[in-house]
Amino acid sequence: MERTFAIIKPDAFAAGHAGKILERIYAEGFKVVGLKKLFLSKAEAEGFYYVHKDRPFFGELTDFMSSGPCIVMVLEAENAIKKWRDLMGATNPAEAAEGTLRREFGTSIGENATHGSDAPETAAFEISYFFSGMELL
Ligand code: DAT
Ligand code: MG
Repeated sequence: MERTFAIIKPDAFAAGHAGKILERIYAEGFKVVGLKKLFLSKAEAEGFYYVHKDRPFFGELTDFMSSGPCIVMVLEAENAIKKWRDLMGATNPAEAAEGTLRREFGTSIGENATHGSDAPETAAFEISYFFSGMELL
């Protein structure tokens, strides 16, 4: 079993898609071992996306992530990291495959509905950024 870190981003939360996204998560066989609703500050969003600090879209990205409430989650499954990235689809919703969450709920490359860790090391960092061990059940 593997764990990954996921976010229902502020665009999808504000549009009322959190319930549908959670339904897909359960339907695909993930166990939700951690879940909470947060409203990130700009500084918290910058810390989370620190690896992207030199990218031209860093300001836009961290403004967006601190623009409203989101849902942060830890998902568990076999090959959870790849399984969740596959369910999300490509970063740009216009390029995401039919049936993926970003295709269905994303509106632009910046506002793309969901986040998912891309490797075991990033999953470990991202899970510990938002959750203590006691919160993972
Ligand atoms: P992913 O979220 O698929 O792992 P990433 O790690 O390359 O993609 O980028 C993190 C987020 O930054 C992404 O979900 C949306 C935003 N982003 C990426 N490329 C962008 C771009 N060219 N313009 C605006 N936002 C971008
Ligand atoms: Mg990424």
